[in-house]
Amino acid sequence: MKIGIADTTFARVNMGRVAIDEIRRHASVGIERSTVPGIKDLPVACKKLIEERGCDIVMALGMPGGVEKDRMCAHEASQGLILAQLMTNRHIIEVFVHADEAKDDQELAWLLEQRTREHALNAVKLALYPKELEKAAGTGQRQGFPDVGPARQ
Ligand code: RDL
Ligand code: RDL
Ligand code: RDL
Repeated sequence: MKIGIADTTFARVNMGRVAIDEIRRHASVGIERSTVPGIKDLPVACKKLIEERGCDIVMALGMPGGVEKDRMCAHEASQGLILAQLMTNRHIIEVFVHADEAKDDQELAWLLEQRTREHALNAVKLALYPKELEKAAGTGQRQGFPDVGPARQ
């Protein structure tokens, strides 16, 4: 089992390093990493991690900035990541933290790290323990900010 990590220099936290640290806490797997300038470069980086470097699942880590142009860019990157998943029949866990989700730099840094860690665990579960995700079905999970929980108690 090999997990791929694609991240960007645009992000304001070293998301790739955080993801690798978290994966290592939960699983003994091979890890391949590719760092690119920004989120629009992630789809092909992920596809190459799958097709050329043998990854079974990949995490795409990025930080869309806070202005309208960046939201557009994130949407485009997201479309590319979905296309890459359909082309390769492999999951690419998209970990995006929009810069304007956080109220200040301190919260942004926390959110970038926390969402990355929680999705790293999701990636490990998808790859190795899919029944664990089934147990959490319908429980209102979120990554970073608190879970919202099920609608019916
Ligand atoms: O291929 C080079 C760049 O076009 C690519 O790296 C882009 O993803 C860079 N980029 C933008 O051009 C932009 O307008 C990024 C953002 N916004 C952004 O919000 N987050 C990024 N990249 O990671
Ligand atoms: O690949 C991991 C996640 O990016 C992916 O599971 C997304 O679908 C998660 N997600 C969002 O990132 C988001 O901004 C979801 C929503 N909104 C949403 O409204 N409902 C979801 N997922 O089920
Ligand atoms: O309900 C508050 C948030 O969940 C909502 O604003 C989400 O859209 C925030 N969000 C993203 O914008 C995103 O790109 C989330 C994710 N990705 C994600 O992967 N997991 C989340 N929220 O819980």
